[in-house]
Amino acid sequence: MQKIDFRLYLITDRHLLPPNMLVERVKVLTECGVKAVQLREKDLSTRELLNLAQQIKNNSAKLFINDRADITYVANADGLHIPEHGFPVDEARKIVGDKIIGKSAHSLEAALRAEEEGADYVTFGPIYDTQSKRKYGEPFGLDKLKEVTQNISISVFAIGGINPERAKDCVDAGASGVGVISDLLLAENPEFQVSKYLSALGSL
Ligand code: 3NM
Repeated sequence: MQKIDFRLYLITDRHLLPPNMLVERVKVLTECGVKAVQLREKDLSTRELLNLAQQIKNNSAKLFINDRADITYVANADGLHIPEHGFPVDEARKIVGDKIIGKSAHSLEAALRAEEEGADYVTFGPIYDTQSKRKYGEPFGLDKLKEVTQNISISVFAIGGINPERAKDCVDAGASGVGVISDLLLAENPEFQVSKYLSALGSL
């Protein structure tokens, strides 16, 4: 079991930014104090994704790769993040060994299954309304988050529509931290925004 030593988890979506800005944006955010980054660029070719992973790996933050155990291994990233219906964790370990493995969960049952399979953390959401997940219906809200955090012992990252005030509410509901895309990638003042998160989330 790997120790999760971060509370603020940046997840990427390069389409939110002007072309070719992702590497620079992630660099700035890690310099401002983001300690974990998930490269989630589902539409890139293997070669392009590997190239991006290698560029982002030079930052001080831990690097996770979404859904690609092979890239996690080849780029020697710190961990793999598996979608809910991706590899079972124990199968992914055949490729990534004892690197950190996280899994997305969209129900208590899925979170329990991920824990049972040996995941080191889960993301659970969407907690709040977020454009990218509207097609999946109503967001879960804090009560459902609390139900998950009370029933599993691995770290839970709340995701979906997160901002610094909401991050505090998620931690109060038992989350270890939050997964954030737009509120960090699009922040006008990254330093100020990261600092708001870090003080809302508290130390580990
Ligand atoms: N996964 P933002 S919600 C990638 O519920 C992702 O599993 C979610 O983006 C889940 O911080 C989400 O901009 C999008 O709301 C999060």
